[in-house]
Amino acid sequence: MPRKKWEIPERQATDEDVYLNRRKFIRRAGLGTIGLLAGCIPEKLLNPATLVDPTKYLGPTIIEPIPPSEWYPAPTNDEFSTLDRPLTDEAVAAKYNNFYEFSTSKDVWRYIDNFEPAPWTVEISGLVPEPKTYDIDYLIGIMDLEERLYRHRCVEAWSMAIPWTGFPMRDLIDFVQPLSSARYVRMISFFNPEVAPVQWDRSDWPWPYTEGLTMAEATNELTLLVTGVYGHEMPKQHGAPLRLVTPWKYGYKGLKSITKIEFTSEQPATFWNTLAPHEYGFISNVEPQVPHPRWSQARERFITTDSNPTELRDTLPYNGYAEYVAHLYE
Ligand SMILES: Nc1nc2c(c(=O)[nH]1)N[C@H]1C(S)=C(S)[C@@H](COP(=O)(O)O)O[C@H]1N2
Ligand SMILES: [Mo]
Repeated sequence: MPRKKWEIPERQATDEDVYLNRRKFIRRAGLGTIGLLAGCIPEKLLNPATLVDPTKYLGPTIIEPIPPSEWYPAPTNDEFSTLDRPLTDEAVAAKYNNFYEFSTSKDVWRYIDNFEPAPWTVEISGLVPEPKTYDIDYLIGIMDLEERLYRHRCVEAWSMAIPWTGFPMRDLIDFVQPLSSARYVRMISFFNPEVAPVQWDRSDWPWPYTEGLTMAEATNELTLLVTGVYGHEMPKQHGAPLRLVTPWKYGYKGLKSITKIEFTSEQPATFWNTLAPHEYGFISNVEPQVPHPRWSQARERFITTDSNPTELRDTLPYNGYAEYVAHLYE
């Protein structure tokens, strides 16, 4: 059977792309002038295995991270600086969340005091040349942060518009250089029933919360690993210290508080698909014409402010992002 387009591992970055990305990382290492100052560069940085061939794996050890105090506000990406709707009020977005580890209703903020998103590590494993656990401040600090205004659509048929700060997942993928056998990315949230009451109460649910993307989805321009909202560090209820945002998919794909990123050859199981397979699939794109088994997806309740909580809008195919992603599914 021929492979679907979105199952083909996306290793089609040109040498030019790889070179530009390497320049970004090299700039971070303070090596932008390497050609001119070769005499002053420490020997290990001139190792041909890491620097001469721009298409080769860079290796993480020579990069100097930017400290958290300099992360916000990040520059806005021009391509995602406006939307067809107003932004949701920050205070409203912070008190209407889905984060089932803490609450099965929207009042997550009431139950999240004991959750500590720092210190935090992210393990990057599976089909990569160098599986490794990274300190979150290092991982974020070596990436170029940017702000993007995105539409945000929950499968429950409510929606918001949120200014996220983060970095494209494909920058991380360029950095860790997964093997060509990698076809999927599996992402895993935390497991700590002592601070997350629902992990204790509903111990039969498939914790930790897990999600996955194909490599083509993970390297799509839209796919963002998010660290902040509204121009500052993200409050815990949005998924600190690192969460995924895939704006053309239902919100449940965007798992919060990531602890592991694993590159796999097989499609990973996901939390919602395991819990309710006939209600939640793996791809989970926003498709207005495909009803949820229990409700229509044709319209959505757009949440801007508390005083205007029920503006009804037509749901857009791919949540308005068809030009970026429709080709993946043709
Ligand atoms: N770990 C984890 N991630 C999660 C969830 C969750 O329950 N646990 N809920 C998802 C759902 S259903 C949605 S709609 C979004 C909500 O993100 P927000 O609260 O920042 O708007 O987070 C997603 N990520
Ligand atoms: Mo959701």
